[in-house]
Amino acid sequence: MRLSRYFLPVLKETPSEAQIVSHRYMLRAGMIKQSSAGIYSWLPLGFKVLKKIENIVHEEQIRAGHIPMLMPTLQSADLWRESGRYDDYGEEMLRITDRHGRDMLYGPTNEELITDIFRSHVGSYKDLPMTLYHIQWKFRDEIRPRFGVMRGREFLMKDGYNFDVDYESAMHAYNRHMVSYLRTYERMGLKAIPMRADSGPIGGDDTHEFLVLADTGESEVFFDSAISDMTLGDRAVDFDSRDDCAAVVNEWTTPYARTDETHDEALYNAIPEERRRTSRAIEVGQIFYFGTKYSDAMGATVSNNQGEQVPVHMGSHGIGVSRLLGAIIEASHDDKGIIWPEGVTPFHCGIVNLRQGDDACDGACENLYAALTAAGLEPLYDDRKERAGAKFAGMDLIGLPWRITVGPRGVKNGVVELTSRRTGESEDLSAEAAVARIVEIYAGI
Ligand code: 5CA
Repeated sequence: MRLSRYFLPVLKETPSEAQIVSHRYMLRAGMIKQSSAGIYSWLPLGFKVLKKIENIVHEEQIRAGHIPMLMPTLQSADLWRESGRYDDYGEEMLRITDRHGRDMLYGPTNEELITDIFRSHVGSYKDLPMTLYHIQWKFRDEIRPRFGVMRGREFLMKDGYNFDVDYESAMHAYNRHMVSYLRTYERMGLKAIPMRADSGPIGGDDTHEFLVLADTGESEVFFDSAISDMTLGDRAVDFDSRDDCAAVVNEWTTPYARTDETHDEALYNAIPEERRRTSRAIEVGQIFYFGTKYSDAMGATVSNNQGEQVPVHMGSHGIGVSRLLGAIIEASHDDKGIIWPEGVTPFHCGIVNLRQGDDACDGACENLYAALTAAGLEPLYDDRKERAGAKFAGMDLIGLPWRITVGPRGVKNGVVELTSRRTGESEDLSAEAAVARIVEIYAGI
């Protein structure tokens, strides 16, 4: 993409309404624009990152054997009356009446709708296990929407629902989700720690939240520092194997890690003192096992291998897709702007032309642009007639992890400058070597 032809409405001033760094940078970098409280338009740069995050979520869900689909945003109130949640959900639910006087709502979550789909089409244990998921906009009329996309009213969520014939199979689904989520967040360059939590209006006994440590987070957490050093990496996990998944879950749930809702002072004090940690944190996902809560209420049964009708065991599993942009920025920025992890960066690298209009510089930039594009990468070429300082500040703000700078002196010597946004380190090398380096960096991502 050439910056002269892109729509990147960067703000010079720091918007006064933004209280936390991710919100400030998302506004300043022209990623989002508030449309009304807690509701945002996703401008091209923000939309690009949102899609990258969505894509990682899809890939990891499919790797775990889960099936993508799409349910509507507007739902009939009747299903929610069946489960009993229409009255229970309270003021967070946006209720709408259509022209025929029918009660509708903008879905805050989808347990009822998916249970209805399931009971209409599935009747036998032979069709199980099954996990269906979608990535769809949700609406929760939060009393205090704040911090930009972090606590929105309209937000994008991945929500998945498992259907299993008994408790043991459902716990395998729970474990499979935990492993798959660990991998999902790691691919985004995030450390998200699973912590025992409270189930709130979704219900159920077993639930873990995934938390990214950040001073600006809304949750208070207590944990053993041993867990913050753990990584899943690229170890092979067989998602169909109960033992494989259970082993990973066991590893991650052994060190103490809880949110304030389930915090147990005695257990916490049993951790060696030097490993006790408390922090603020951002909740980027949550998994639930709630058994037959919805299947009992809505009559979702399957025949088991003895021919008896049994209510199906369920769980639901959510990832805050739009919130993740804020969480990633909170975890990865400096005083100049965002620092995108390679896995989610909107463009793979920036090209800065220090003397736009100079034939040699323009030619070198065009060649770089063509070579990177031919390698399947997306560069953002700042081809505007701007001062070098303004171009650098813009690139630093939008946070592309790599920048190639082309100037008249370098071109004369046959070199360009490759700079890492994270470390600030620069290196002079030939244009071919710079392209090869960028290609290599992204090869495994
Ligand atoms: N049905 C379950 C799982 S599918 C569910 O709704 N879970 S949830 O309430 O925990 O939401 C899932 C994730 O959505 C949360 O972990 C959080 O990351 C994100 N989320 C929840 N509320 C908001 C909000 N107001 N703004 C942005 N993200 C949100």
